[in-house]
Parts: sequence; structure tokens; C-alpha cells
Amino acid sequence: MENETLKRRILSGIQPSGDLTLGSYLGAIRNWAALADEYDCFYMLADMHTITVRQEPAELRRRTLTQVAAYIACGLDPQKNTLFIQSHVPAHAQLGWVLDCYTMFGELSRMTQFKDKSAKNTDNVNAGLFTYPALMAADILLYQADLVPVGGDQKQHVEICRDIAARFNGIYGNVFKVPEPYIPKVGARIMSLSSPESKMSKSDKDQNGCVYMLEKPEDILRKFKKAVTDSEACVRYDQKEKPGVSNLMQIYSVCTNRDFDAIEAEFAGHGYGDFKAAVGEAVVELLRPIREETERLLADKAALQAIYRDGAERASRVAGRTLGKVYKKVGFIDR
Ligand code: ATP
Ligand code: LTN
Repeated sequence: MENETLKRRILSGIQPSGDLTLGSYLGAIRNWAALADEYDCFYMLADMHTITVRQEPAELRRRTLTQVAAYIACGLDPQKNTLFIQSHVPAHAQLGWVLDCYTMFGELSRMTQFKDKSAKNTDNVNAGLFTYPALMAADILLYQADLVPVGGDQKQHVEICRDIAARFNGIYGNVFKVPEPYIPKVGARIMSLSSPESKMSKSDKDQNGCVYMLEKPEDILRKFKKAVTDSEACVRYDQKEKPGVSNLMQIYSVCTNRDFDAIEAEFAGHGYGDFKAAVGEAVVELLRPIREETERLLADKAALQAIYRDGAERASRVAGRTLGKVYKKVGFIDR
């Protein structure tokens, strides 16, 4: 039954375009886990989106499977949340095509992500990269989602999704729920350890700036030891003047639930060496149970398959209903 719980619905997703980072966890997945009681949550692995940039097939498979396990290890209970792989639900591609025909060239040309990614991949500015927001709109609208948790960089894509939904509804009546973006209150934006003015990103080429969720403790500690700071030798929060130290404070704060004043007091009179080591240790302890649980889940491929198959089935039921309505509205004959 559609939305049998009558809870408001949430949909979000992450592309398995790289190994998940500390940023993916603190900025997204950790917050998702807390929503399951209040909302009917659908979390997708956006594998179809990843091929807008060339992928190595075996790597994509490995990352997708690992990401399913990591979602669960981060606290997304597959009984309470619908976890699925986008390509397992054909309705995404099907509605994606329909929405391509209700999305304007001019709108897509204005998307900053398209401008950025096409500038970075000049040898592969493909049509998928351009129409990506229409597929993302399909991802959301298929589930009649009320809220879409995303980071600030995806807000523009939720806006265009709203525009597409409103345009379609304007022609055919109320087919789609017009969703709202849901930007987490504690806007943890974790920056790169090596260049703290840019976001920690799973597709960043500079691996030293990035802490991966499943990384070995010794590698994590090494990266924190090398983290860029400044020459003041004082642990103090000042995002503008001290972006490196402020980022480390932010990370330490979410790991230990301590506020900035308490952290400043804790490290008053200490050098950055002690501080960076403490942050590294805190992150290691935060990630340890997640890494262990992910490894445990990955060791039983059949159990993992049962989980994503069940998720795909549940997702397909909801998505199929919306797609059926859309096909009827645009004039396709019922098979
Ligand atoms: P890519 O490098 O492939 O663009 P990314 O690592 O920047 O990926 P996304 O897949 O775009 O991450 O983001 C997935 C989710 O995780 C989003 O909700 C995003 O806001 C959040 N997120 C990713 N990186 C960070 C970060 N460094 N700090 C806070 N949140 C983050
Ligand atoms: N474009 C998003 C991933 C994504 C998504 C979605 C997020 C694909 N489909 C639907 C929310 C809802 C990204 O690159 N972070």
C-alpha cells in the first residue's frame, strides 16, 4: 500500500562515485539514521548517475556493494528504511525520459554542477551529464517525497525538480508532490584536511585531504597528523582566518559532542600536535564500529543481496504507481 504509515516521506541518495568519506557520514548518512521514526524513508544508491562520468565497471560494483553495507552499518535499519539501488528500479530511467521532455535546455544550461563537471571532463561532456537533473527529479518525484535531505550543493537540483513537477502538474493536474529540500540544521560541512577551503569530497584526487569511512586507523591518524593548520599555534574557532583549525574543531566537536568553548579550554596551552592527535583518535573511535560492521556485512553477500532485493521490490511498488499515472496522463496506451 502506498505510504501505509501516513508518515511524511523522505528520499535521498548518494552516488557510489567514490569511497564514502567522513564528510558523507557526518554531513548526510548520520543525520538520515535519526529520521526513520518520524518519516517513511527511501535511500538510494544513485549508480545510474555515476556513469555521467566514466567509471571502471568492477570498481563501480565494489563501491556500490560497499555503500549498501555502509548505509546499514551507519544505522540505517533496512526494516525501517527502504534501501535500494537505483538501477534495480527501471521506473527511474522510464520517468527520467518523460521528464527530459518537460525540462528546458535553458534551465539545464544554468546548472552549476553541469558547468563545473563539464569544465573538468572536457573530453566527455555527454548528454547524460547535461540531463542529470531530470533523472534526479525522477528519483524524487517517483516516491512523492515531501522532503529531500541534501547538502547545499544539491539545492539547485531540488529547485529544478520543483519547477519540473509544477510544470507537469500545471498541464496534467496534481500528479506529483512538489518536494522541499531539507538541509540539515547542524550544517556539518567537513572540509579537506589538506586544503581546508574546499569540501572533503569522495571524488577528490588528493587522497590526503580525505578521510574515508572505512580507512585503517593508522592511515586516519597519519592524515590528521599532516592536516593543514596555521602558524598561530592556538586552538581557536575562526573559520575565516583559521579554516584548517576550525575544520578540525568542527570534526572534534561532532565526534565528542563538545562545543567550541570546551574544546578551546581543553587545548589551551597545547600545541597543534596534541590537538591533531586527539582529533585523529576521536575519528578513529567514531568510525571503528562502522568499519567493523561494514566488513561483517560484506562477508555475507547473500544476506546483503536479500536486503537490496527487498528494498528494490518495495521501491518498485511505489515508483510503479507514479509511473503508471504519468504514462496515462501523457497518453501512452495501457499494456
Ligand atoms: P562527489 O565528489 O562525487 O561530488 P561528494 O563526496 O562531494 O561527492 P556527494 O555524493 O555529493 O558527496 O554528497 C552526498 C551527501 O553527503 C550530500 O548530502 C552532501 O551534502 C553530503 N556531504 C558530502 N561531502 C560532505 C562534506 N564534506 N561535508 C558535509 N556533508 C557532505
Ligand atoms: N545528485 C546527488 C545524488 C542524487 C540524489 C538524488 C540526492 C541522485 N539522485 C535524489 C537526492 C535525491 C549528488 O550528487 N549528491
